Parts: sequence; C-alpha cells; structure tokens
Amino acid sequence: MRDRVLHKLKTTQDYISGQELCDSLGVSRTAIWKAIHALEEAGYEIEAVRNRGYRLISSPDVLFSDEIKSILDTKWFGREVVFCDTIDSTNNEVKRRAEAGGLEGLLVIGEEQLAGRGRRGRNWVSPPGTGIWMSFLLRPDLLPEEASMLTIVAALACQRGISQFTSEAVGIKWPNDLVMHQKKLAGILTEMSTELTSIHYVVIGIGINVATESFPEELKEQATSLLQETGQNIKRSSLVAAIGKEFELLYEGFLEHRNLEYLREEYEQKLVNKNQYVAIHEAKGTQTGTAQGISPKGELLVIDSQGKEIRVGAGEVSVRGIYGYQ
Ligand code: BT5
Repeated sequence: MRDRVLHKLKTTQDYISGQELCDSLGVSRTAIWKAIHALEEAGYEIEAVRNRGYRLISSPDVLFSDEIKSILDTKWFGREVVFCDTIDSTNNEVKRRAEAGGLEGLLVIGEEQLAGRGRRGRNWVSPPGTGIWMSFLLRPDLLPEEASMLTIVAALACQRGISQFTSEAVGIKWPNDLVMHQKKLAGILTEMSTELTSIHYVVIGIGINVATESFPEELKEQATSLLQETGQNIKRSSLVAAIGKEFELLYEGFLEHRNLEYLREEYEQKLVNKNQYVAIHEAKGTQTGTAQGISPKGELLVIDSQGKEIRVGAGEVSVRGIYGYQ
C-alpha cells in the first residue's frame, strides 16, 4: 500500500485528496492514513492541507521499488523491481527467482545483506542505509565462455553511471572493481547457470559504497565510499537508474559484437592497471609484468620482463599503489 500511495503522490502534480486516494486505490481512509504515516516515518516529507489533500514535498534516499521505478528510464532493466529490507544476498534472490522463471531485467535491491558475497566465497560488507546492493537477471543467447565479458561491460556501465554524479575520477581495476583515489568503491560479482554449450541465466551483482562513513577495521585502508571521497550525498535511487540505463546501452553493443572491441578504448582510459606493474596470482602461481590493456575477449594483457605477452583470463591482480599493494 505504501508503494501505491507513493506512486500516486509522485504522479500527481498538485494536491491529491484523501478521498481521491481512497477511490483510486479502493481502500479505506484509515489505510491511506496509515500508508502516509509509514511514508513519513521512512523520511518522505508530505504536506497535508485541509480541504486540499496531500502533496509530496521531498523524497529521502530510499530504494523502495516504487521510488526506483518512478525514475527508471530503461527498456528492460528493472522491468520488475523487488526491494528487500533484509536479504541474504541479492545475487541469491535473483537466482531463486530465475529458477522460478523470472524474466530478463528483474532487479533485486537489498537495503541490507546478511550474507553479501564477493568472488570465491569472500565476504561483501553490506550494512543498511549506506550502499547499493543490487543484482539483475540476464538471459543472453551466448556461449558460457563469452559471459565473463559481461563483468567488463557492467564495470564500464558503473563507471559511466557514477561519473554522472561526480567530477572525481572513477577508475576500473580489472576485472571487477571500481576505484576512487586508489581505494575500492564498488565491486561486481557475475554468476551464471550454464549447460555445456548454453547459458540458462546470468546474475550480475553490484555493490557500491555510497554514504558509508566508516568501514570495519580490516577494510579501512582499502575501501571507500562516494561520500568519503566526494563529500556529496548522492541519491542511491538516481544512481541505480543511471547505471541501469548505461548497462542497457552497453549490453546492446555487446550482444551485437559478442566481443569487447567496441568499448576497449573507453575502458582502457579508465583502467587503473594500465601501464602499471601488476602481479597476477593464479592457481598455478604468480606472474608479474606491465598491464597494457584488455583483449577483445576481456582478458588483461600483460607484458612480462622478457617482453612476452601474457593474457590473463581470471585470477587476482594486484596493482602497485592500490589497496596498499607495494
Ligand atoms: C567483489 O568481490 O568485489 C564483488 C562484490 C559484489 C557485491 C555485490 S552486492 C550485491 C550482490 N550481492 C552479493 O552477495 N554480492 C553482490 P571481490 O573482488 O572478491 O572482493 C571482495 C573483497 O572486497 C573482500 O574480501 C574485502 O576485502 C573487500 N570488501 C568487502 N566488502 C567491501 C565493501 N563494502 N567495500 C569495499 N571493499 C569491500
């Protein structure tokens, strides 16, 4: 009910009377009053004027599905938006819904994640009220080995989206981190369900520290938030909408080309690894060299000390000067 009343308030220019709300939503005056009260509790500023009705004055930084839907300007991204106050992991929730037949574009946003994940089972710190913890569902007609390129596409979409709100440089650390002033601002987790030669679905999870004021001790040196770096309070719902729009545009290009040549130049301009000495930690051992850029398949191109080119498909990459790596 809260969402429906909010939608009405958002789509009405002037005041809307209590009676109009009751009639159009088919509920009692008490139900409307309760919903208005709940919205006020959530931080919406609503003016109530006798004989005229209600008017929305300002919206807080909330991620309710209706708030997001009211500003999304996308074709399929967020065609369904699910908002959860608390969830284990938004990637898990998208997977569950994908298994139950969820459609491409389904977007799940959590205010708080109790089991937010990074890659290889690592933890992703996801407290309430400060970040964007979201995942969306894709059902691309790609080969399983092509899908890892989607992390690169998502990273650039985040880079572009965040850059719309700040003049500070937003960098990409290959393959899945966004970086500001040499600290980690955001991370991407791409997971998929596949068969030998086909993809059932892909889940792209994005975690962005927006208004975090302090991090747990073990992250302090390496993590940061938009608030800490820019001093600005950026509205999370607007950022979600901007990233969704950029992702749609870039994804169209990707499906057309099925490689990353079309975005390589722009990506490499944002790549903090470029021309840096990097260490690549893989299961088979650690290699070092200077990163040059990415291949059309999204691998990191590195030249080792003998001048030999190494193409890194997966693994951990440390870059000197970033996250305390020396
Ligand atoms: C990532 O993994 O960076 C992927 C993070 C993806 C999070 C999103 S949130 C929505 C969706 N649902 C999920 O459950 N996950 C996705 P990786 O490259 O493995 O980095 C993980 C490492 O980042 C951890 O081991 C920490 O060192 C660090 N870390 C944890 N929480 C962080 C945070 N909030 N900000 C910055 N760094 C963090």
